[in-house]
Amino acid sequence: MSVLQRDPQDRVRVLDEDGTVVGEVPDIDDETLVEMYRYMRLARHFDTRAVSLQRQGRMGTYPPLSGQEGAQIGSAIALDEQDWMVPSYREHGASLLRGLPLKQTLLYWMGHEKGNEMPEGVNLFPPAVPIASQIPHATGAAWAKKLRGEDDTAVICYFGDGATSEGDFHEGLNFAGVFDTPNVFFCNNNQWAISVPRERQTASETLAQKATAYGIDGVQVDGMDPLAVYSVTKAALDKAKNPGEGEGRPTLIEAVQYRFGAHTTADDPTVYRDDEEVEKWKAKDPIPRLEAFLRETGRIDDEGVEAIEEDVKGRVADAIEAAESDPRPDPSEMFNHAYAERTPEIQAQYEEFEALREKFGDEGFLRE
Ligand SMILES: Cc1ncc(C[n+]2csc(CCOP(=O)(O)OP(=O)(O)O)c2C)c(N)n1
Ligand SMILES: [Mg+2]
Repeated sequence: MSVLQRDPQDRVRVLDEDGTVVGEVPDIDDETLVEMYRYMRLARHFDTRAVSLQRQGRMGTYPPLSGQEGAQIGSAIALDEQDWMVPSYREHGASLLRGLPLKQTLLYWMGHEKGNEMPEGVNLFPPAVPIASQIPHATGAAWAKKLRGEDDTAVICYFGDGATSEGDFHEGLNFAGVFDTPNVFFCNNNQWAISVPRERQTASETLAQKATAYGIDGVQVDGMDPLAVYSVTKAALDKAKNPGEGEGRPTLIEAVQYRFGAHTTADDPTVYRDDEEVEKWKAKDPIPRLEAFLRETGRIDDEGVEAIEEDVKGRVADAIEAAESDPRPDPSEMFNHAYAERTPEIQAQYEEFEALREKFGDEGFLRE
């Protein structure tokens, strides 16, 4: 029976908190398992450095991902080349795996328009900040694939627990159910929507069970267990492309996890949550969990871990260097990319801005 055919309350698990196997280990080759670990370490180190850059005034704002590496890397590594990814604003790790260089992510959060520019051939949408707005986009993209007969392609869409209270979530999933689109809706339930806790978000017992109302499969997974996340995502992607008799294509995955840090660098989580709660979740950290499994099964040793640490540090340092040495953008760039041609409103804003630049010079816009 498929891992997706289960009660939405029955959470899928493979590794226990200490890395002990408690479920069915997915069929992944040794090299990919080590890559999974490398990318999780890379995402964590990038995150630590990005928060530090922001604190030093070298970046505008930044939404941290620490704690969510298992969900991001475990799911993204299950995608095939031709699949599409539709992220929210926190998917730096998943986007990296899809092919977005870390430099681009840094540029985006430094306020550079170029951060939105996807490299050629990378099947990734730009980050979506308006909550849940990316969900109908993902449904539409998957519908387009279906109408074109591109049956080997699925679309994964990431969003948070808070997004499930938005109309766009309902519309996107309802449409996907009716039109049977090849979608994987991946909900990162990190327990908080800024300061709103999960229990104030919905009276539903789980977020996965919301799938039932749309006539699609809903599955809950331990989001801090990268192997369990891989299993459910892979099964959902396979089903989206090639459903069995009587199966629908779309799936809602609820990955239960926790963000260790602040919502963004503009948030102070100590005013709304206890240290005790944070410590409880830190004991479930996905990185030592996967490392323990890899060590226990002889796939990695001290030397391997050290080599990965060095590699990760080098890659992040190079990305920071590259982003900071990129020429500062012309401020008028911000009027260029929302539409192929400027709308009359945007044209008027552009002209007003240029007139102000003319009058005060660019220095007039810079903070002391
Ligand atoms: C439509 C909309 N309303 C409000 C906001 C402000 N806002 C930014 S993040 C956020 C919370 C989102 O929580 P969740 O969906 O759980 O995602 P998380 O940030 O926890 O990953 C809110 C309300 C927004 N960006 N868009
Ligand atoms: Mg959340």
